[in-house]
Amino acid sequence: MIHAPAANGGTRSNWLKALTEDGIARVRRVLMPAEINALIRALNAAPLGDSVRQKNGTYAIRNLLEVVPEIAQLAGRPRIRQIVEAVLGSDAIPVRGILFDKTPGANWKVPMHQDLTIAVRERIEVPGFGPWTVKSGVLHVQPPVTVLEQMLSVRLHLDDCGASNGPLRVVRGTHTAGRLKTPAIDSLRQEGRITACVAREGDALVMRPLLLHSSAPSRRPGHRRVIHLDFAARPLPHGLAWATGVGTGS
Ligand SMILES: O=C(O)CCC(=O)C(=O)O
Repeated sequence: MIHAPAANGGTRSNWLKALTEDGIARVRRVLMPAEINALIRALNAAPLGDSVRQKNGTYAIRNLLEVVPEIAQLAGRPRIRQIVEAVLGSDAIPVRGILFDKTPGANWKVPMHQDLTIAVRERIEVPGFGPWTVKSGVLHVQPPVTVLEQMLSVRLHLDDCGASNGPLRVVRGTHTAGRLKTPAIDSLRQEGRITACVAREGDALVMRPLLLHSSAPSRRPGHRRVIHLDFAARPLPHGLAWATGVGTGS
């Protein structure tokens, strides 16, 4: 069942409160129309390669911080830093970027899940880290929950995303439940607590990676472009490094 949009908007204390309680909050008008147009131009000019997924047009770009320089700059803009630092502190670093689009040619869906993997620079065996995978040529690993709890995803909407545009659907409050096993996910999904997180173009949804989320196909033709940026509060431990190469731990 779909409830009203996730909490949001307004003042800093409002969205911070919603983020703490629900694991997701909407911050209005983070990007202005001119910025959105410039970002769309930069995304359209991304060089084709392993990171760009296409099916009658581009529907996803992985490694966005590396592939599109304007996105790395975006992650450092004051408006984004204000949001990120309010949650993670001033040492926060951008660690991954992905473009998600839904188009008539690639109208995808994803089942209810938590974001459990991080992109890292090289494989170093450290207790608590694993299993390892490679996505679009970049090494990924599941870190301990304590690492994921110190992360924030900022999802910047480049198009209006209403209930029929395949919005993110979340089970509010699940970000504090640690890593959930399949039976727990199934039962939470059936409890009817699902919220569709609608947004206007330029809005940001800020979200904790451990929040249970899914997404259905769009029921309208057109774009549903979201720049998904992950930030971490600190470097990784024991010589591991984020794929963006920012900071190595002790
Ligand atoms: O953008 C979406 O609708 C879903 C993306 C997703 O599943 C994710 O960020 O893990």
